[in-house]
Amino acid sequence: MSTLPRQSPQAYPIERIRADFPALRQQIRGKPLVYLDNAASAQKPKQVIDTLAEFYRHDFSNIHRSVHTLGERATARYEASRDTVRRFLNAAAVEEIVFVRGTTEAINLVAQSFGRSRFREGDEIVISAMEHHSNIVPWQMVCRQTGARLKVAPIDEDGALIVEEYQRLLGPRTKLVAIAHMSNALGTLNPAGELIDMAHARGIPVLLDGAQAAPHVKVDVQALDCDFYAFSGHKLYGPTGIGVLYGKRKLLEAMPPWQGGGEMIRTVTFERTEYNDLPYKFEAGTPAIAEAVGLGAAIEYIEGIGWETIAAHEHALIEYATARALEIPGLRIIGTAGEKGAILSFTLERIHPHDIGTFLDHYGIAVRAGHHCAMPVMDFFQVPATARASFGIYNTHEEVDQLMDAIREIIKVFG
Ligand code: C6P
Repeated sequence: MSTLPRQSPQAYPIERIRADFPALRQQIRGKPLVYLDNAASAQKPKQVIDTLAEFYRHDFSNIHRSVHTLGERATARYEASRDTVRRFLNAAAVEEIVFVRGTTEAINLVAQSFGRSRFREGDEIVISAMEHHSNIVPWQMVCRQTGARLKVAPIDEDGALIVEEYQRLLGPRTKLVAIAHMSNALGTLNPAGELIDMAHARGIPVLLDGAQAAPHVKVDVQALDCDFYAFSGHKLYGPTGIGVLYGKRKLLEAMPPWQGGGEMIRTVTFERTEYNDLPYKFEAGTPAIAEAVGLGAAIEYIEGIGWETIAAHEHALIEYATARALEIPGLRIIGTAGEKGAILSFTLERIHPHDIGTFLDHYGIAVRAGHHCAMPVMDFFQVPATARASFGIYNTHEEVDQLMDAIREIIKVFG
């Protein structure tokens, strides 16, 4: 049994936090739910659920279109949420915050607007070997459209980026770096500031895929000096269908719109269209209004707990989970980088990860099993899939114990 403390290091308000999440108060197959699939999507606190319900009950209308009271109220709340996101990322201006459907759409926006208009035959885009498909496929698509090429910075056996190799890939033809702030399949936290400095030294802009990092680390886009930052609301305890692309104003201003329609225009005739100002130029059509408001509530909720408090809690959980996992014979952890977020990806000898996932569900434990939309990572580690326990603000050391006990049971039955 591990000698690590079975508690978070400070007076973490775990009971209060858990009480805020109604979905946690249920039994699955007769067992209390242990939700460890936060990297796929997090559960929602009542503060977010209530904000959505209350918004639809009182303030809902389309936005930026109507002079009536509800139109103005809904617009004010949507724009207030944009300012909450600006503060959350410490962006310089609200014009730099574009609401999108999620990380996937944010990256596609940059690929099709920034990339398609600028990349030429022989240009290069540098990504890494640990990317999620959302940070691979949009670049492959724009490569096909423009003749640009994808360069992949390798990772080592721990799942850490080989920084020297990354640096070696940066050259006169590199037009963009697009890299995960935190890997979803491995948990690796990349040294984002260092990678950005290296790229900037050669005048190369950098996009950070923040889908996994944003719920776990304090993101400061000005301190990082990243050029683009993408994240999804649903992993951040907020609604689905809403996410954010942060872009430096100068870059966004120079980029063409990627979708045409209502709201992104100033004037339209059949001969020509004048586009709207930032950020509306990139928000064609009726956006996810209530979801944007809900995202604001989610951010306020997390900020109410505090980043340092969350980081200490999640760090304690992953340290404890890792130590306990290492005690289990036949368990292989995939992703052992020195800097890691609260993700434990693992395999068991002779037992397929899908069977692990199904078996754990019988214990009320929700994990993800599969390739995690990061097939190249699976290829690198020569596994078809992994089981992945991913932790969030409401998880406990007792839940880690339950996971480990269930894994031992699986081994007893199938191993
Ligand atoms: N990863 C997971 O279980 P969307 O689907 O657009 O909200 O996020 C896409 C995405 C992009 N980058 C990274 C690093 C991600 O982890 C994800 C989503 C989920 O790991 C669902 S595949």
